[in-house]
Amino acid sequence: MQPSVMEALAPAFTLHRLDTASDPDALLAQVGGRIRGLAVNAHAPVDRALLGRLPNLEIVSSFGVGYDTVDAVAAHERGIVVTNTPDVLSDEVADLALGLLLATVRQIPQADRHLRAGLWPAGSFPLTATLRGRTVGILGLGRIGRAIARRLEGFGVAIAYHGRRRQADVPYAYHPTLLEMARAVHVLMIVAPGGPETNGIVDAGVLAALGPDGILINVARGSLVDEAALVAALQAGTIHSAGLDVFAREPHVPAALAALDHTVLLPHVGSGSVHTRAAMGQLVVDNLISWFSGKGPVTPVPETPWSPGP
Ligand code: 8YV
Repeated sequence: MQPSVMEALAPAFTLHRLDTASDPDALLAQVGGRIRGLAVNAHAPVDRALLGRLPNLEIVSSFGVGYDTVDAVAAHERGIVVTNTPDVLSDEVADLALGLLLATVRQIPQADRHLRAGLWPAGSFPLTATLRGRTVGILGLGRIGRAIARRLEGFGVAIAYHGRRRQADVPYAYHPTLLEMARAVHVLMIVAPGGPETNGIVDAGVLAALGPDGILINVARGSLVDEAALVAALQAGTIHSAGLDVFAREPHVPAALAALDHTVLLPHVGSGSVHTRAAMGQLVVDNLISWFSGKGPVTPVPETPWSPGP
């Protein structure tokens, strides 16, 4: 958890640091029964086993919009509220998504490497692919997906989306299945949540449907993509290239993926500006303070049992 969160929590609560404990098991055995709130990073698993060791837990305040590492269903069964940090990061992640898309299509990092390696005098950088004339398909038209779509409008590309349902208030083409959308678009932009429902849905079939000019961009969770199938598709030229901010087993990135020069790989930095991480941290704190002052959570996830009452 970032220092600003720790500093804001310290005056309001008695803190027990599971993240820095030399023996987390012993700490849980010692203080587990007294823990009423959890502040967690989106990457730290809050599963049934951990919840079981915290019998008096009331709230899990998770840092990040994605909370696939928190077992919200198990929490719900226990009447535990789960909160996340939506909205405050949507524009930041959307900015990064567009940057990653442009970097991948126009090979911006590769051109930078070409210049730094002193190769320019010996020859121009090879011509690249283009965004012109492409249709971008967004997998998951939620808050971040919509922020990406708004930006894409300014780039003059056609926009399509796939999600659980058609959304009446957007002008973009809806595809009821992911496979159908993959066939119809040239860029697949993944912004859907991770978790069991979306695990591995971008598989070999979807990548084949995207086609040899296809570009995959993922700013959501690595779990949505069959990473082995992606490596195979990139190696075989079944798709053109990929820009990835997230991976199946972070911080591990398959060597085969890193060996491909036409990929652009980022170390999960979508929300990673000082400004936005501070806003996310503040929301983690606000949820805990609000809950323990009896005012309810600020940003509960849909699965939580919380209802503000009449
Ligand atoms: C992480 C994220 O929170 O919000 C999310 O879902 O993936 C990120 O913003 C960030 O990497 C800190 O763990």
